Amino acid sequence: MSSKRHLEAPAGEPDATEAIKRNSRFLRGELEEYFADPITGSIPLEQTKILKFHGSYMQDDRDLRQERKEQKLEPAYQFMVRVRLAGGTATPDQWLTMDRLADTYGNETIKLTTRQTFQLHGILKWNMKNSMQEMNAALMDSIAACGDVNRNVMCNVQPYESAVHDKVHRTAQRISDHLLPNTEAYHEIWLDKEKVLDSREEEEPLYGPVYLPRKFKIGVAVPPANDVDIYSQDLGFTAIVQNGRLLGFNVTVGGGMGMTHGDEETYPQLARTIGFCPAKYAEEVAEKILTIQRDYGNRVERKNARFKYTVDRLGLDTVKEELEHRLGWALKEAKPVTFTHNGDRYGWHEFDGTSHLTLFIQNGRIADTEDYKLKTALRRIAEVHEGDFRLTPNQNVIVAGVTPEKKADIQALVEEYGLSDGKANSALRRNSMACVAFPTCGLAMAESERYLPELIDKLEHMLDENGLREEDIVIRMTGCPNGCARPGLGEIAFIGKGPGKYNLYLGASFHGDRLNQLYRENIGEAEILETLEPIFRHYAREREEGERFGDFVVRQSYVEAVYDGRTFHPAGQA
Ligand code: SRM
Ligand code: SF4
Repeated sequence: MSSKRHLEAPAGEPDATEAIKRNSRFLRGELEEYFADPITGSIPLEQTKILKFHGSYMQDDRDLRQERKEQKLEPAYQFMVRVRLAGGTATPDQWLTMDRLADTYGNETIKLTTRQTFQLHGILKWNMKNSMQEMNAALMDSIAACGDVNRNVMCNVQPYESAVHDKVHRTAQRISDHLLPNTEAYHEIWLDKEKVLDSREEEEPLYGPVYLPRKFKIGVAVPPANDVDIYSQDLGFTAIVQNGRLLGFNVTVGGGMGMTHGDEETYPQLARTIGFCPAKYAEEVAEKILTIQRDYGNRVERKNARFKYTVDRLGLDTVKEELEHRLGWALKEAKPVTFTHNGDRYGWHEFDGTSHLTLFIQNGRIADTEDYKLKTALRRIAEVHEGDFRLTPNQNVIVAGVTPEKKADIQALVEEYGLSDGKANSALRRNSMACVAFPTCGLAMAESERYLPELIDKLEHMLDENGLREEDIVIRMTGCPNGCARPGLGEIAFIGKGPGKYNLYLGASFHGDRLNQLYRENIGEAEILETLEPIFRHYAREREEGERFGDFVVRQSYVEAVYDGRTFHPAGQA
C-alpha cells in the first residue's frame, strides 16, 4: 500500500519465516500430507511455523525428554490447540465439548489462557483432525489463534454489567471477525472442505501473501476495569462512556511484554494513547493500524518485529499521522480515563435479573486431582447451566447469566465440590497469574504454573505475619522472558532464568499503567523469600493510607518507576 509519508520498513535479508509464509500457498504448506504420515508423531520444523496459523503448536513432554533420549526414542511429540474465542465467551455446550476432547484426545486438562481462551495440550498427531472437527461441530475453531496475524481479541469480561458492556463486547467480536485471514486452508485441511482449485487464485485482501511480520494483539477495556491490561496490547480500545452511552474509544498503540534476557534491543513496552475514535469506526481503525504494521513492521529481525518496535522506530506522531492518512479523517483528542484495577471480581454478582459467579482457577488449569475435582465440578455446572461461560483475562472463569431458577443448583454444586470463589484465598493468590511453562512449553527456562502456587504458600506466611493477607498485590510469574502472564505489569514478578532461578521485578502499578523494574537477578527460592520479607515488613509499617505495594516500592526507591519500556533494564544491565 502506498503512502505519501516517507516511511520505510527496515531493509535487509528477510527472516527465513517470511519465505515459509510466502511459499505456504496461503497457509496450506504440506500440513495435510504430514498429518497423514503414520511414520512419526512429529511434523517438520518448517511446517510447524505454518501450523501456528491454524492455532496449534507442536510440543513434546519435557518431563519425559531425558528418559526418552536415554531409551533412544524420539521425543514424546504432541500438539497444543488454542481456540479462537473473542472476548472469552463459551456456551455450556462448548464447555462440555472442550471437557470431552481433553479426556478423549488431550492430557485430561483444560487450560484457560491469559487471553481468555481454551487450550488443549497433549494431542497426538493422529488425533488432531478429529479434535478440530469435533470443536467445529460445537461451533469453535482455532483459526488465527496463533501465527503472524491478529490473535484472540480480548475484551472486558462483564458484558452483563450494562448495555454498554454488551455493546463493547460485540465490538470486540466484530473486530475479531473483520481481521480474520481469508484463506480456506483451515477448512480444507481439518474439515475436509472441497479444495480451492488453484490456491494461487486465492487472496488475502487484508494481510497479503506474507501476512504480518509478527503476532498482533488487540484488547478492549471498559474503565474502571483494566482486566485486559490494555497497555500491554499492540492495539487497545478503551471505551468512553457518558451517561450510560458508549461514545467511542481511546486508541492506544505499541504495547507488548516480550523481551530477551540481557538484550537491550528488546523490552516490554506500554501502549500509548494516540486519540479517540467514535464507536462505529473501531473496526476501521483496527484494520488501518494492522496494515501499518503489515507495511512497515520489521521483517528482517524477528525479535524486533512486534508493532511496539515499529511504533518506537517510526515515532508515535508518525504512526498517528499515517493512520489518519489511511483513514481519511483525524482522530479526536483522547478523553480522560481512570482505571482502578486489572484483576477479576470474585464471587456472585447480580445484574439485570441474572447472577454471575466468578470462580478462582489457579493459573487457569482445569483438572481433577484427588482432593479437588474442579474439572468434574465445572462439567456438572455446564450440564445444568443455561447462560454462558466467560473466560477472564486473569485465567479465571465466570459462570455468567445464571437464571434465578438455576442459581440454587449451581450454588449447590459449588458447595459439593468446594469450588473457590477466591475469597478464602489470600489476596496475593487471588491476584496471581502464571504462564504454562513446563512440561509443555518448549521455551520455558524455569517452572511457572507448577511452582507459583507453592511459592505463594510461603509468601502467605510472611504476609500473615505482617497483617497483609487481605492486601491486594498483583503477582505474576513466567518461565521465560516472553511474558505470557504479562509479568511486566506485576507489582511483584518473577521471570524464569534457569531451573529454579528467577529474576525478580518490582514496582508495576496495581492497575496496569506502569511497568516494573529488575530488582534481583537469577535468584532461587531462599533468596526470594529473604529479599521479599523485609520489604513486606517495611510496607506493613510505613505505607501510606491506601498505598499500593507497587507504588510503595517506587516511593521507597527499591526500584525506579518505568513508564517507557526503553528505560526498562533487561536482566544483566540492572
Ligand atoms: Fe505466549 C509463545 C503460551 C499469552 C508472549 N506462548 C508462547 C508459546 C506458544 C511457546 C512457543 O512459542 O513455543 C506458549 C505455549 C505454552 C503452552 O504449552 O501452552 C505460550 N501465551 C501462552 C499462554 C497459553 C499462557 C498462559 O498461561 O495462559 C497464553 C495464551 C494466550 C492466548 O490465548 O492467545 C499466552 N504470550 C501471551 C501473552 C499475554 C497476552 O497476550 O496478553 C504474551 C505477552 C504479550 C505480548 O505478546 O507482548 C505472550 N508468547 C509470547 C511470546 C513473546 C512475544 C514477543 O513479543 O517476543 C512468545 C514467543 C514468540 O512469540 O516467539 C510466546
Ligand atoms: Fe512458555 Fe515463556 Fe510463555 Fe511461559 S512465558 S508459556 S515459559 S513462552
